[in-house]
Amino acid sequence: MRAGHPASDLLATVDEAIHLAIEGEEKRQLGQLEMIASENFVSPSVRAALATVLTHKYAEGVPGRRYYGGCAFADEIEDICRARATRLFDADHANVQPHSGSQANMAGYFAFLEPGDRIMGMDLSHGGHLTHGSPVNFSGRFFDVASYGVREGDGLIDYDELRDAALRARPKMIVSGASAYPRTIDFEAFGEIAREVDAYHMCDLSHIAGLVAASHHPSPVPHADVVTTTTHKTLRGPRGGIVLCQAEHARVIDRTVFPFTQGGPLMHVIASKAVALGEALAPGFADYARRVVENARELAAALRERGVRLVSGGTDNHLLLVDLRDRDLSGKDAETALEEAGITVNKNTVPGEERSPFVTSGLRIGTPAVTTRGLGRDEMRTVGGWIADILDRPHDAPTARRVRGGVTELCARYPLFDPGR
Ligand code: DSN
Repeated sequence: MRAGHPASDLLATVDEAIHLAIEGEEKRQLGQLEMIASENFVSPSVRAALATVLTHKYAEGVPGRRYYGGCAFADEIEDICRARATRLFDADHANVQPHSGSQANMAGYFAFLEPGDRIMGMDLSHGGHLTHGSPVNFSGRFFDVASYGVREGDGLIDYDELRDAALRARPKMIVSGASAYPRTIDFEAFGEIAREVDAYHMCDLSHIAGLVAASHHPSPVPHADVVTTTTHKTLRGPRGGIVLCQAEHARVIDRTVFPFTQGGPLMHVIASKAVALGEALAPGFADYARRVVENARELAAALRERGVRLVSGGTDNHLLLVDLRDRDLSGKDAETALEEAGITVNKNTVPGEERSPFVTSGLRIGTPAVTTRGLGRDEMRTVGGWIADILDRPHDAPTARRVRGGVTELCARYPLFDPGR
């Protein structure tokens, strides 16, 4: 089935250059296996909401308290979106306006902190995110950063070490959540440590939001002052962010999103978020999230059997982190070799990384998008074998051609987007 949209067909007649580039991207998505852990495919309904008249509307403020007239329908949409977000995550309050995960995190920080305050987030090379205190990001520029990492031996967060580090550093906020951590996160432990050192606890749930929504990972909501998330990863919505918080913080969060960090909300994106949240509340979503995790486990088993080293030895969630340090192969070269064979992943730093973030010694591989496409455990076995073949012979053209052929055949069997899956 073609993933096209009437809007892109219209572009064919008025803007050929952009139309052709979109069509190229569409073909790329259809013909390869999308295994970047932070990407996913949205439903036709979620996409439909994006290409609507809502993009015309300014609606600064929040429902019922706007700075512009004509906001009755904007209010209706944003109220529905907020109600679905709070119901899905069992939170008191949701702000659904952040344009991205980074802006959701910025709002989370500045609701509680002043520039110069100390934050404690996971180090980028250990699996954290840029916005968790990296020196090249606003979080590392505005705040004093004391990072934590994972244990060298097994790649897991050591909660005793985390507690000791927090007692030493006395941060004003501890950030839980990660971009490349394949194991269950003990949000309750984070909450207890934060309370003990009198710090706020902000959880960045972005990667695993869909798993938490479907109860396939424990929720941080009872243990955090503020929970931020993107909407486009395992949650399978449009690109964007959400902030969830307890009732007592609702006003400060809303004020920090607007007017502090953002101007007008993107109402078409908020409508699309509402549709995606509605889908996540529907019964089929729990099954999707279960299959994401099941597929990741199967893929991990297939890779392990072929001698591929995984940080922490496996996965509890939607992603695996391949450690290539036992091979004469960088993450960058492995990413390129896999892309040539039709499998898209991203190079990733591994704990104890010695190469630059542009080269790296690891690969991050995720199952959210291929699971949306309908691939299951049997296909994960096959794909795991192909990935191992490429990692064993990254510069062998016949191997790349054989895998490319298999990928093309598999993609034809699982077209995008079949809403029945
Ligand atoms: N860039 C995202 C990821 O790939 O994890 C996080 O923002």
